[in-house]
Amino acid sequence: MARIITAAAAQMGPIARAESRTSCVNRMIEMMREAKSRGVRYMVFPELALTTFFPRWYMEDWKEVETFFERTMPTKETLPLFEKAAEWGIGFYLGYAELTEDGHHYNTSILVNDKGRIVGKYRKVHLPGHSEHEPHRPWQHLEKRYFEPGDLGFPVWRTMGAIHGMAICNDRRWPETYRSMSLQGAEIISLGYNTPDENTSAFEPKHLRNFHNDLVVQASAYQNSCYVIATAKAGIEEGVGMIGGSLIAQPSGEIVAKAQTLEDELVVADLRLDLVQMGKETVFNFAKHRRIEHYGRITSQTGVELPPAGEVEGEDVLSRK
Ligand code: CDT
Repeated sequence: MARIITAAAAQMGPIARAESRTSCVNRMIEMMREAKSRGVRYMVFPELALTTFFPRWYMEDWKEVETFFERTMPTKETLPLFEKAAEWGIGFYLGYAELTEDGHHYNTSILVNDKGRIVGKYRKVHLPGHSEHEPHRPWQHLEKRYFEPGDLGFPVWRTMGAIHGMAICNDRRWPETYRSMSLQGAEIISLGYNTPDENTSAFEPKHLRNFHNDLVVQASAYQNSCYVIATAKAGIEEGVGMIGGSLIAQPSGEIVAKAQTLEDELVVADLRLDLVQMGKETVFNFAKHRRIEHYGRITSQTGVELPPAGEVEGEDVLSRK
């Protein structure tokens, strides 16, 4: 029998600095209510979905920074979301800033099943941006200041009728993210993101922000034969444009559902897990086609190591011209 899961990206419009957790959770519950009426069984909220995207500000006082973090989950304010999930039988992905009991700070997501129970946790591995104040920028991207790189790797979970994996925002640009999970059979990879509509570290035409978002999500769905549900924070948040463009890509690499607004919006698709299996058994049958004896560099080397000068193929020919 075909396995079909109706799922949704639950895009959120801007969250103001002054907006409370309770208000954010109420917005999420409204989307969950719509999800229920549309037969959705699993939905994905954005990265840092309980607050504004605070790494845009330089803060020296860690007491202030920690007002954006959660010390436990569910919290008093988020509990109603877990209760509705259980009542309506809808699982979800939620991104938030996590402060552990022993004082570590992570950019985290959790996977909550359709009974309202946390079944998985992921901590963002690829932290973008910088760690020191860079006053020449119109806004900051201080994830490397406020978070430590995740320490949980890229696990997957068998739950709600599928094998699920999670990633967070910048992780989606790195092929290693998806491959680590597809090597464990991931069928649905969920990710939330907060992407400003401008690159403040170098000149980049604005249209590339959405183009690269679609590009990496679609290519990764195809190359790993899985569904990718990518959910944005969208619109003008505290003066900064966030790209939105939430999408669901299927194993062919095609987009099957896409946000039309820069507001709270539910983007729904039927995930056909038979398509996942088809790719995993043919073109992307890893056991049959991968050649790991040639991939050692991927885990033994971080940055680029150039070949010795003068040995680049074609260099002699070019320099003689
Ligand atoms: N939140 C997050 O990871 N945002 C990054 C912005 C990159 S520009 C510093 C992203 O990959 O979209």
